Amino acid sequence: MNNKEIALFANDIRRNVVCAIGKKGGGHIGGSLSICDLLAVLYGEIMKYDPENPDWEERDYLVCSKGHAAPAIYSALALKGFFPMEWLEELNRPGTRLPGHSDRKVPGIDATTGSLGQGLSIACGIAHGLKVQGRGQSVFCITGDGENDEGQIWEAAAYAANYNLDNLIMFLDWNKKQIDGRNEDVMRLGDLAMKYRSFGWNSHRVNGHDVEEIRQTIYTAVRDKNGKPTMILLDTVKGAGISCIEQIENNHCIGLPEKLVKECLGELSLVQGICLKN
Ligand SMILES: Cc1ncc(C[n+]2csc(CCOP(=O)(O)OP(=O)(O)O)c2C)c(N)n1
Repeated sequence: MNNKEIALFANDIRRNVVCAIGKKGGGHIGGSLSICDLLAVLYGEIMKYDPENPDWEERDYLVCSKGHAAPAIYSALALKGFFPMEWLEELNRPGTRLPGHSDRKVPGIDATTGSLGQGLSIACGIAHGLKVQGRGQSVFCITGDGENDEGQIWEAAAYAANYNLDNLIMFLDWNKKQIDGRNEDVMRLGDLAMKYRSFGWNSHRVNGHDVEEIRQTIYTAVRDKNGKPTMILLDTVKGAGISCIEQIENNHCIGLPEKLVKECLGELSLVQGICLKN
């Protein structure tokens, strides 16, 4: 995909996030929207996968450690044909095929997450296993900035460096907010790129909404392996891509009444694409 196609794909992911969360009446929209550009690059350009065979042995793996951003992952997977788009209408309902947090029973989801801090450890285990087997594919993991408050994250960070997991690329969605406020007010983590470097990782900082910057940084990390895991800090905005959501100060998990859904879709419709019928 070229950059324009990736940007359109990101827009389609956002539209489906809005439609799916809107059908449910509310949900984790802020942290879903902040990773849509990353997901468009990963699923549009970088990752090897087969929607017909989600467990394909040669695939790249993706663990969304901030499991509450599942609406964005599911939207990307539906658009890529892992399951019918209509499944998005049953997001987070009793008996659903799409639970509110990333769930391994969903085609294309590699790990069940939601209890923050655990996904990076799971990604380390997958990456280590692949190395032992001499396999060459990559393991991608998405963590949240609030999630980096968790102690288990730092255990996993030490493990990944110790075992030279250079097939592991972790994204840190630095959207500056967590569940109940700004990082600066809840837990100041300082210079995270420097912290990961001090743990023995490569680290990069990019504009998390610039698809070309994201794409080039991932390509470099995949190509220039040096025995270290890589962390890519994505400078993002919580609610990115839809100004009326960005402007809500606490947009972590909000009600999404029909009026707001229409406003969001109105903004997104300025860009052409395909969407779950609303
Ligand atoms: C172990 C654990 N503690 C608390 C929660 C509740 N929780 C859900 S989302 C969240 C905030 C996460 O913030 P961040 O990682 O920055 O996510 P984002 O802002 O990107 O959505 C919290 C505390 C949880 N899911 N797991």
